Amino acid sequence: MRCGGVTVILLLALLCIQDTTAKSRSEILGICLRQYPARKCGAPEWYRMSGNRCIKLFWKTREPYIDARRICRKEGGDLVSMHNVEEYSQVLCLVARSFKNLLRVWVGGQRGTNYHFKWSDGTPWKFTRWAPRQPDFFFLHEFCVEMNYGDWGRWNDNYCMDRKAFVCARKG
Ligand SMILES: [Ca+2]
Repeated sequence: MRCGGVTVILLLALLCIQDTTAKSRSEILGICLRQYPARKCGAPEWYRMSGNRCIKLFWKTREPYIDARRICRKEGGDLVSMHNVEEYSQVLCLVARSFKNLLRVWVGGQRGTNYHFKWSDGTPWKFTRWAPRQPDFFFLHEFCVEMNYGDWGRWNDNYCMDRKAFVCARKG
């Protein structure tokens, strides 16, 4: 019985997908290495994401949200959407691997006409990782969602005209 119990616990530990939320960069990189290693995805600088998608971090130019999205669409995709811990962690790993210091990036979240959040690629909005006290819709001015606000992986609604690095996703 005791052995059986231990086996079950070990199996659960192996099956458990570790959440990368609210961890230091070195902890995140450890999880990334074990669970979300970088895998090439067709073209240079594109990396595999679950759900048959590829993601790429654009950081050489910093763009307002609308221009970031235009660039993603030109690449055949859209700003990245995230629907579970796995996808979220893959985006976080992509940025944490590339930048030592916290890099704030646009992701696909935006407020729609009813002020509710939605993903720019039209997929359902059902998963979030807001920073503490966010989204605050500061001065009723913040319609776009960034990641890595204050801490790795945390989301914030922000002013869409701010220029930031961004993450695109496309089928692949
Ligand atoms: Ca905010």
